[in-house]
Amino acid sequence: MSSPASPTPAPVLPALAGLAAVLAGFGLAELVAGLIAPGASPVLVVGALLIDLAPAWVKELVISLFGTGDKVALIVFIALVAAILAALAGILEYRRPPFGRFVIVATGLVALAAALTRAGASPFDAVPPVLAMVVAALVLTMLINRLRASGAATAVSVTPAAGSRAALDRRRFLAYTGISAGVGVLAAIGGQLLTAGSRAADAARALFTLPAPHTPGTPIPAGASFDIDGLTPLITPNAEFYRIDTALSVPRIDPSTWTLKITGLVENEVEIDFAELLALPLEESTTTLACVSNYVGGDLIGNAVWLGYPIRELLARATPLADADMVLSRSQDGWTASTPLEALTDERNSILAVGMNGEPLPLEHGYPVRMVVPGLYGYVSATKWVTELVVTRFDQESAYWSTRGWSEKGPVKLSSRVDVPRENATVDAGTVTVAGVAWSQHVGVSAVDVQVDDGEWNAATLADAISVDTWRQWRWDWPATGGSHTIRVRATDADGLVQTSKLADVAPDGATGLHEISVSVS
Ligand SMILES: Nc1nc2c(c(=O)[nH]1)N[C@H]1C(S)=C(S)[C@@H](COP(=O)(O)O)O[C@H]1N2
Ligand SMILES: [Mo]
Repeated sequence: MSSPASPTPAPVLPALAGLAAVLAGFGLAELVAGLIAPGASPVLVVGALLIDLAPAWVKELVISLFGTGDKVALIVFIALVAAILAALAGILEYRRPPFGRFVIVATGLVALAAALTRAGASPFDAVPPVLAMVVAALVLTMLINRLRASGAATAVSVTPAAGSRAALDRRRFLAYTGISAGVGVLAAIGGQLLTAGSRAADAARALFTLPAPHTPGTPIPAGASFDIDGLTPLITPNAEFYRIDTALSVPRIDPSTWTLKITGLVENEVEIDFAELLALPLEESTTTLACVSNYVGGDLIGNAVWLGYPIRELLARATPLADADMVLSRSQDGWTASTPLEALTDERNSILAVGMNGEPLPLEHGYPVRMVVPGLYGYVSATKWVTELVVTRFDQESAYWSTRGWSEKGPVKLSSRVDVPRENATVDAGTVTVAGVAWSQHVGVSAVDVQVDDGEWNAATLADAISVDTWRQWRWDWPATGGSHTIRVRATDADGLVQTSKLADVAPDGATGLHEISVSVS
C-alpha cells in the first residue's frame, strides 16, 4: 500500500480539535471569572486591551462603521481572531507538536498580561486566563492524540477489522470534540448568568430613590419643542441616549463603597462618599452632551435633565493652587479626561450628576456618579463612574484620548442637523416641513438658515431655548417643487459666528461642515 509514513488528513479535523479545545478552555475561564473575578473574563480583558491600544483613526473608523454597536463589533472581531488561532493551533499540533500548544500558551499569556495590567486588577484576575490556557492545551493534546490514533489506523486499514477500528476511533474523536466544545459553551453561558445576576450595583440602583432637587432646573418653556413627526425629541429618553466609552463590561460600583477624592494641586484634599453627596443641595439642569466622534449629521449627541451638585463648590472646599489649570478626572476603571479648571469653576452648570431624566444614572451612563460639563465634548469632561479629581496642569498630565491622537482640549463646535425629511425621502410637492436641531453649547444658537440646492439661505423658525447649554429645535416650511433636491442647514451662534461649510474630520477635535440631505419631490 502506498500509505505515507505520517498520514496527513485534511486540516479540517485538527482545526476542529483546536476550536473545541479553545472553546472548552475559554468557557471554563468565563465560568470561573463569573465566580471569582467578574470583569476579568479573557474576552473582556483582551477587548479592553485592544480598545486601549487603538489609535484615534481606528476608533473613528470603528465608530463610523458600527456606531454605538462598536462593542459588539469588537467582540465579534476577537471571536473571529480567536477561532482562527484555535484552528491554527489544532493544525500545528497535529503536524508539528508541540507548536499548537505554543500558540495556545502565547495567546493565553497575552490575555494574562491584559488581565493583570487593567486598572484595579487583583491577583485573582490571573486565574481565568491561566485556566483557559491550561485547559485548552490539555484538551488539545488529548484530542490530537485521539485523532492521530484514528489517522494511524486509517493509514494501515488493509483489513476490514482495521477499517472498522478506524471508523470507531474517528467517531470517538468526533464525540470527544463535540463534548469539549459543548462543555465550553455551557460553561460560558453559566459565567454570563453569574456575572449578570449577582451584582451589588444593580440591586442598589434598583432600590435607590433619587432625592428631590433642592434647586429645580429652569422650567422647560412650552415653546421649546415643535410637534413634528420624526423630529428628535427635545429631551432624549435614557434608553435612546447614545453611549460611548471604553468600558467593555459596564463598571458596577456599589454606591456604599463609592468615594470621590479631590487631590493634586490643592490646599486641602477632599473626600466625599455617596451619602454625603446626596445630602448636599442638589440642582437640576438641562445640558446637551456631545461626542467628539459625532460626524456631521450624526446622532452621538443627546440632551438630558441632570440632577447633581456643582463641581465648583467641591473644588472650592479643596482650594486649587494658583498654578493649576486642569482637572484630570479618573473613573473607577482607570479612564481619564482633562478638563480646563476654569470650565469647572466658572458660573456654568458643571456638575457631579447622580440623576438623569428623573432616574438614577443608568449603569452604562455612569452610575452612581458622573461628570457633566456644558460646552465640552464628552471625552474631555463627562467622566462616568468618576472616583477622583486630580487638580493639575496641562503641561504635567495627559488624559486617555489626548495620548491617542485627540486634542487635549475639546470645546463643542457649533453645529446643526436636519432630521425631517429623512435622507433620500420622497415627499409630495407643496409645503414640506423641514426641521432639525442646532447646538452651540454654552454659547447658544441665535439663528438657523436652510438652503435648497444652491438657492438663497432662508431663515428657519427657532423653538424657544431652554438655556445656552442645550440644543434648539428649528423648522422651516419649504415650498417644494418636483424633482431631486439637496437641503442644507447652517446655524449661527449667539456671538454671531456662522457655522463653517469647511469639512473637518472628527479627529482630532470634532467635525465641521454643513449637514445636507437629498430628497425627491413628486
Ligand atoms: N469612564 C468613562 N467615562 C467616559 C468615557 C469613557 O470611555 N469612560 N467616554 C466619554 C465620552 S468619549 C463621551 S462622548 C461621553 C458619553 O457619555 P454617554 O455614554 O453617557 O452618552 O462619556 C465620556 N465619559
Ligand atoms: Mo466621545
